Amino acid sequence: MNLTLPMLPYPDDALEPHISRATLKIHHGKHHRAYVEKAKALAKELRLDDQPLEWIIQQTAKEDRHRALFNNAAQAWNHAFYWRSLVPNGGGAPTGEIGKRIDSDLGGYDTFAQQFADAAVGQFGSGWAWLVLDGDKLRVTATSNADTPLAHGQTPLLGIDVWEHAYYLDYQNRRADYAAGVIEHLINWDFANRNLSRRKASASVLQPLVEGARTSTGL
Ligand code: MN3
Repeated sequence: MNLTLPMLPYPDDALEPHISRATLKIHHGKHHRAYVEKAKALAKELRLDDQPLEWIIQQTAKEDRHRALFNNAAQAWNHAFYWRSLVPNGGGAPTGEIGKRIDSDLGGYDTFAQQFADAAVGQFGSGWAWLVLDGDKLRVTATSNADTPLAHGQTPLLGIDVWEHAYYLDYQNRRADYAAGVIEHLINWDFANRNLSRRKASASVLQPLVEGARTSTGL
């Protein structure tokens, strides 16, 4: 059972000035919390609340009658993943295996950074920009609303929330400035590397993520 709100993996002012304390408090404490609570209530009605969140998402992804559960469960998962995709003093050129894969699969860091920014800015309306492993290749993608790479057989490596609630207090309508701030200063390359190596071991991306979040006491 992992339908609980994970703690932020850093203090709520740690991402300033790129994401303010006010945004992080509302985004995590109100928006993310609401998704978790709604997902939990809906899963309970179906007696699925002891199932792993990842399993619930995959089971409900193509079922219109469980659309509300899918939306809230996927948003609960996407947000837990988003907090881990960010880190204070992150961003810039990648290190480790992910750096090599970005060179070989995406044509280098500059091309990746442009693609990631374009995916974030080009997603019409609410959604997410992702770096995923699709088959054995890295890809930059975007999803709409609650949709998640987990529902498409892809392994998420990094995710950026581009719903207005993620940036409106800090940037108003300037989504491009928010995306640039995240990409240049906050990307957690260690997290991307961990997701890549977990994938190689065929282990769940989610389980270590949630355990890590539960035991985290800050930085
Ligand atoms: Mn959000």
